Amino acid sequence: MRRGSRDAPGHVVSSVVAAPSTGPADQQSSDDVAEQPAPTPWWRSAVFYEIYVRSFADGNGDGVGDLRGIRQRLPYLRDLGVDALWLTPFYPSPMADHGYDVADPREVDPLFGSLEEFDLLLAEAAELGLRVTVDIVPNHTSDRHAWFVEALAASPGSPARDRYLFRDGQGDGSEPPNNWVSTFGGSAWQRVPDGQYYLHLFAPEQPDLNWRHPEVVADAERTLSFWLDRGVDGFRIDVAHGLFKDEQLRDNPGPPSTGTFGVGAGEAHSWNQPEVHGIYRQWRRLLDSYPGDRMAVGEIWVADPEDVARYLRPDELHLGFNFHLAMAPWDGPAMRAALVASTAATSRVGAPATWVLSNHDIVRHVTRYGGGEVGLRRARAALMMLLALPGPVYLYAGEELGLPQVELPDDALQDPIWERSGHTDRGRDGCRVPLPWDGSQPPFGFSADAGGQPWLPMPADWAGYTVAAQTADPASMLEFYRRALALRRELPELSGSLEWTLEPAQEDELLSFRRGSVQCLVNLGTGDLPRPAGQVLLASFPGQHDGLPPDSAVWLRNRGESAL
Ligand code: TEU
Repeated sequence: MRRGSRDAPGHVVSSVVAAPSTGPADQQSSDDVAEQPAPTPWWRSAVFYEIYVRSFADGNGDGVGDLRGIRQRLPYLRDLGVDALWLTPFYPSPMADHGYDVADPREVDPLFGSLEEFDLLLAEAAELGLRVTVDIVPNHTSDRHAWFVEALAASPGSPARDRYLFRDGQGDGSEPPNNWVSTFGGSAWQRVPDGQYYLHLFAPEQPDLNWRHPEVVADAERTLSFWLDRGVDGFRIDVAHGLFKDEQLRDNPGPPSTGTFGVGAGEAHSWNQPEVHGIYRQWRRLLDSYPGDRMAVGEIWVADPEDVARYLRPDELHLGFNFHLAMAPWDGPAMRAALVASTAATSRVGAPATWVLSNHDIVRHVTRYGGGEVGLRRARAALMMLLALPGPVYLYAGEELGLPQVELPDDALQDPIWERSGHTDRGRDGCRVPLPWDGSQPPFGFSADAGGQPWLPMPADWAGYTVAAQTADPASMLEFYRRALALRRELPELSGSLEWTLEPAQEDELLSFRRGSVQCLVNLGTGDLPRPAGQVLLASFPGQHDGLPPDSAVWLRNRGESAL
C-alpha cells in the first residue's frame, strides 16, 4: 500500500521578498521544457526530524512515548516546517538498549502500539506532507530474537550458531577470542555455559550477526521490503559501518579511538570492513526498485571523511550523517575544517553532506556549546549555519525548544553504558528526557494521563521550555526554528553550491560563505564584527544591530560586491 502524494498544503509562512525575476528567461520555451534536468530527489535537501519514540509524546498514559503520541503531534511537526521524520526503533524488544535490541524487526512492540497504528501514522503524515523514515538495526539482534534463542540451545559448531559470531576462547578456553572491547565498556565477548563466547560490540543483550551468512543477508532485505511495502520513505541504518568484521577476527591493532567522531585505525578489524559496500549496493538496488525516491541514511561512525564518502557512492547509500561537524567544538577553525573536509569528501562522490548537531546518543548541543544563554545563542547561530549549507539537515526532537542536557540522578539512569562502564560513564539518558508540551509541572503534557510518570524524570523548572509557552512568542527558540525553516524553504538562492567568502586566515572568529545571492556569516568570537552590506533576511540575535554580535549569525542578501 503506497501512500498519498506529497501535495498536501505546506505550513503558512511569513512572506519573503521573492527572488528578483530574471525577466524573459523566466518564461520557459518549449525547448527549455525539453531540456529540463531531472528533478532533484527530495532527500538531497530535506529537513529531517529525529523522534526518539519513547521520549516524544505518550498517547496512552503509561509514561513512555508511543506511535499514538506521534500521531497526535503530527500537526505540530507540519507547522514546525520539517519535511520528514526519522522514527527510532519501535519494534518488539526487551529494551536492554531501549529498542536497539530488536527481537522481531517486522512487528511493533505493544509498548509503542501496533502495525495498524503505524499504518495510520503513515497515512496521516502523508496527508500533512510529512515523509516517514524508520530505523533498521542490521548489525545485531536482541538476545531474545528467535535466532539467538535457537543458537544458545544449539551446540558449538551447529548451523544455528553460525548466524552469529560464536568462537572458542583462547588459551585454556577461558580467555576471550580476541582483544575487542564493547562500545558500552568491557569485553566484546560473552561466555555461554558450554564455554564458547559470542561477540557483542554493544551490550551482551545485542549479539552481533554474522553477515557472511546468507540467511542474515536475506532476512535484512526482507525487513527492508516489509517496511517499504507499507509505504515508508526510507531508513536510517544503525551502525552502518559495522555488519562485517575481519574474517579471522584478529586482535585490533590499537585501543578504541576516544574523543574523536568515530572508529579509527585502532579498531581496524572490528568495523568498516570493505565487504560492507556490497551489501549497500544490493540495498540501493532494492530501494531504487520502489517508486518515490526511497532513501537510506547511514550512521557511519568512522573518523576519516574519505572513508565515510565511500559509503555514499552513487550505487550505495544516499546519505551519511556528518559527525565531523557534530563533534567539533564551538570554534571557527575547527568548524571550518570540518565543513571543508566533509563537503570536499562527499562532493567527490556526488553526495551531499548530511548535517546534524544532536541525536539520541550525544550530549545536546545547547549544553556542548556552553549551556545557559550562551549555549542557546550559539545554538541559534548554529542552526542558521546548518540551514544555509548545501545538503539535508537532521534535527533532533527537542532542539527546537532549546532543551539542554539533563543531569539525572543515578537511580534514574537506564542506559546500559552506565552499568557496563562500572558507573564511570553516565551514558546517554540526559539527551533522552521526554519533551515538554504544556503545563507548569512535570510531566508537562508529555503523557495523555497527567498522572503518568514519564520513563525519565523531567526537570521541575522546564515550564518555560514547553511548546505551549514558546508558541507565538517571537523571541522563543521554537518560533526562531519555525522562521528559519520557513525561510530556507522560501529562498530559492539556497540551492546553489557553497562558496567561502573569507580566506582561512580570517577564519579564526568568522565563518562566512555564500550560496548565490545569500551570504551566511557566523561570528564564533567574543566581540562584535562588522557586517557586510546587504538585506538582512534572518538574524539569530534580537533587535537592530549594525554589526554581527558574538555567538550570532546572519543571512544577508547581497551580490558579493562588498568584501568585509
Ligand atoms: O549507535 C552506534 C554507535 O556507534 C553509538 O553507540 C556511538 O558510537 C556512541 O553512542 C557515540 O557516543 C547506534 C544507536 O544510535 C545507539 O543508540 C545504539 O545504542 C547502538 O547503535 C547499538 O544499536
